[in-house]
Amino acid sequence: MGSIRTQVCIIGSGPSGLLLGQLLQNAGIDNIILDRVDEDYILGRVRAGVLETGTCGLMKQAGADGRMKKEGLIHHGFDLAFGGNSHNINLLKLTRGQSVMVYGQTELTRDLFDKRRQTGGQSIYSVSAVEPRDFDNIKPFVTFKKDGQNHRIDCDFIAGCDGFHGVSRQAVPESALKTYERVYPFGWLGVLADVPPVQDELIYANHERGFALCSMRSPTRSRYYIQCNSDDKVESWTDDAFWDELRRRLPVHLAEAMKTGPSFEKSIAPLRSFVSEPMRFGSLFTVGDAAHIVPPTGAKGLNLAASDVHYLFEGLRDYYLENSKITLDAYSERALMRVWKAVRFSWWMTTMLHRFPSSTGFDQKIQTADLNYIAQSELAQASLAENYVGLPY
Ligand code: RFL
Ligand code: PHB
Repeated sequence: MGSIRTQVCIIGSGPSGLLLGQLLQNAGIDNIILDRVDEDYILGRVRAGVLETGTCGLMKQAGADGRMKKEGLIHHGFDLAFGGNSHNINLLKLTRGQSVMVYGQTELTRDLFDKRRQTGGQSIYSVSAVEPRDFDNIKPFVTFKKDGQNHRIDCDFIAGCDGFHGVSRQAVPESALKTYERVYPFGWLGVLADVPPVQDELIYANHERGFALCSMRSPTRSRYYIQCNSDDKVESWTDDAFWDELRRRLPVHLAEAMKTGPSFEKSIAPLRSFVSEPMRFGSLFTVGDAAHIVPPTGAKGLNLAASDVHYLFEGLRDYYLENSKITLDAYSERALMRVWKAVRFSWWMTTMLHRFPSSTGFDQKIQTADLNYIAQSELAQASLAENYVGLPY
């Protein structure tokens, strides 16, 4: 068995593992990243598109923001569409100067891979049977298999950055965990197509046929989503059927302006809210999707992974460089306080914008009242905008 020693063993090479690894690397704290798949597989996953200022700040701190600064699209607002009209939410004005950045998770991940290579960070891909061990003890270790051989990494801490289906959370005894969950009775069907976006800003649309979202990746690449049934199959949605349905759910002027073309990616994502508490068990920390999931309606998943990384990095930095455990001991509580606010916001946006199969006449009236309130009240818009650009760390 090959045996290696590091300070922090990071399980998972998604955005949270890569970002944490780079901040540690820059601070001179030794770390190794393990992932069960390879870089190409990770880059093939099309996911988030909207970055909060705090997430952009962490990319800068990681030294990986060069391309993002050039190619990322700064968005000063977005539209809420319902009842045949669009209502602009002016983030810049409502938050006194804040905005978001539209830059795909794929690109952010690619930049972090490049940075890790340049700075000599060690990552081991295509591993199997990863197991965090003895993390209730001060001498934890991680075992895994690579090319049929067994390996072991001895470390001080394990960062579980391995997503919702990862092993880190599952390695914790059930009695030590408290979980909270809501599964929504629909999914999102998303497509990527090389057509110019229907307008410069994102559109979140509530329609009696279901929710729709117009987003983008660049001035020539659009990312569109429509609410679909939980049991829909991607194969049963042709491009034509998708475009027809999307157009039906948008105000007429936008439906008419929409450019369509062949999609080159099409996938269905289920929607759920999930939180697992606490986010620390001895020397094992859970980070990002490994600890919590939000429905994508608030654009918060990747941004929450980034704020967790911020809190954990501060804790590890103080532990190694300042000889203090205080910040690390506060990790779970600090992270969860922010997580729950984003869980609330994502749940609220999802509830306000989707059609629920069980919705009664009363529920429908409340939803419409919520939308009208936002359209008519600047104070309501300010609260929406404050949450959308991201609450402070
Ligand atoms: P990830 O990205 O899932 O990465 C986890 C990594 O761990 C590896 N792994 C393992 N490695 C070793 N051993 C094991 N046993 C392992 N099990 C898993 C996996 O291979 C993977 O590489 O988690 P991370 O890093 O916490 O990042 C979270 C984000 O990916 C996620 O929150 C966002 O994509 C959510 N999300 C959005 N977030 C936003 O902030 N803004 C958005 O606009 C946004 N839009 C979205 C989204 C997610 C979506 N989907 C598909 C769920 C839109 C969609 C459609
Ligand atoms: C995206 O561009 O993929 C995207 C944008 C906003 C969201 C969710 C996803 O709320």
